[in-house]
Amino acid sequence: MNEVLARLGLSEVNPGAASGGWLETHGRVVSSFNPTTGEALASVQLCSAADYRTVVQRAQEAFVGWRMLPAPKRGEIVREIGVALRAHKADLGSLITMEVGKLRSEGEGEVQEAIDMADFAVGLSRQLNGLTMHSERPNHRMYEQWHPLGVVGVITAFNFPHAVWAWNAMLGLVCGDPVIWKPSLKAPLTAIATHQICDAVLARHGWSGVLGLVIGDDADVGEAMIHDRAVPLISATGSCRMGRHIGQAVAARLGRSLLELGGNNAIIVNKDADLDLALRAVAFGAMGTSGERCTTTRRLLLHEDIADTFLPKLVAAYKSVRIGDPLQDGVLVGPLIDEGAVQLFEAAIAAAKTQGAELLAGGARVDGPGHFVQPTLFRAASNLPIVHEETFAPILYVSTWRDLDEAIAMNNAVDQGLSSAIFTDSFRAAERFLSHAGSDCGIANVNIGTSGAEIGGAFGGEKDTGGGREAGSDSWKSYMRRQTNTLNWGTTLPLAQGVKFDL
Ligand code: UN1
Repeated sequence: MNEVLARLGLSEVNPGAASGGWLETHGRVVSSFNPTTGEALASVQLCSAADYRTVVQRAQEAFVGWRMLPAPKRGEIVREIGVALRAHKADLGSLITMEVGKLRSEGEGEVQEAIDMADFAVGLSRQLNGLTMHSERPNHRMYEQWHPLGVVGVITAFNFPHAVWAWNAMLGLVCGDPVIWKPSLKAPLTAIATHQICDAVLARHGWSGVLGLVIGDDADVGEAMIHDRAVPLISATGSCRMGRHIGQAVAARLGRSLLELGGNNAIIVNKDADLDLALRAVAFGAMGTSGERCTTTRRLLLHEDIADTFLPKLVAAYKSVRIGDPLQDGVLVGPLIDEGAVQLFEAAIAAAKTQGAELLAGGARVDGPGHFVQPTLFRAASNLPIVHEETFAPILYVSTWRDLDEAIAMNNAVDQGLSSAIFTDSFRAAERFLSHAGSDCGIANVNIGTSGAEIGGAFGGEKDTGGGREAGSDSWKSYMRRQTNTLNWGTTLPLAQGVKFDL
């Protein structure tokens, strides 16, 4: 057994469900593989639908007490969770790198993102504030308050196997909600280690069942969760196809869903841009994390006057970038998650060629162990069908434009609406991009790439990205229910809108 896994308390076969301690599970046994080597790291005995019901029941029981603990006291526990994550940052970061193949700095960066969320949530625990309103009636007072919502179901994808849970869990916890996590079957070990570290803090304070973990198949555990009226909010990250299914299932029971789905993010580079800055941002956005972020830059929209100077530099960067073991210093591109991802990469390359795109760099898988591909650059008309598809791989399509309105229209022409960026030194161009008639995405940046957002802002996007907002700003409101209260301290009963009902 690998020593990082051992230090994090993982065994050869781990239970796939927890709620105030590990549960005996009854599903099949699956292995988690290191995409760099193809080797199995450890296994998990999955949770069955019946095991899921045990976890949900315990979470509902925990809710009764947790919601009554004052929010700043819940924040105090979340502060300790942040401390525990700090203590395990290096090991958890390495595990993330081993399980999903992102660079070591990115694995640790994910843990940092969770720590940042904990700190943010601690502050919020004293700021779950409602508004007061002036009543139109004499001797009346109106205000709103935010109450805990109930059990929150969190479904996460393999590519951010730790941080995205933390976006939801840290907020859910301070808001007074138990949180049940259904992680990706491609990254269950990170979930087990994370759960173990965080739940130990709750246990120390005598809390059991506030955090739950259900590692199981979509067909039974996932379906049970999304249809479950005991779970008023489902927060899900994944493909647009998955989100459409979840959104419909949750809507059918009039539950709430918070969806963070696909992106097809573009960087616009204006002719007045700082091209060195733009080059670095495009390289990180498109090749970083092997193109496996929902915020990955998938389209580059270049002003036609700069294409001839910019593209050769970009091609050189694509050809020189080091592909390999993400634990090694100097490597910038690690593997894709699995063989299925490599096949989707190859299918997209074939489709791009058939549709008339011109290959400028990369285009092939890398032979040998692990699931490596070459970062790939195409010059392509912006309206090719393949350019409108999100392939979870490092493929960038470059198109050119003449007029900024045309570039903004290209940016907005895809179904997804997550992230976007413009590189320009023109104040007017930047403001046009950020205006009501500019980018239609949930994230719009100037002289910063599309990926790598901080937690302080609300994260999410429009259109097929699903409309949800997680992490910072006032995203916490999704995890609470709002109640409007009107109080009459007078001796008469005036009705609103001048209505008379005199007995
Ligand atoms: C994701 O890919 O699902 O902005 C989330 C970013 C990260 C989060 C990505 N902070 O790229």
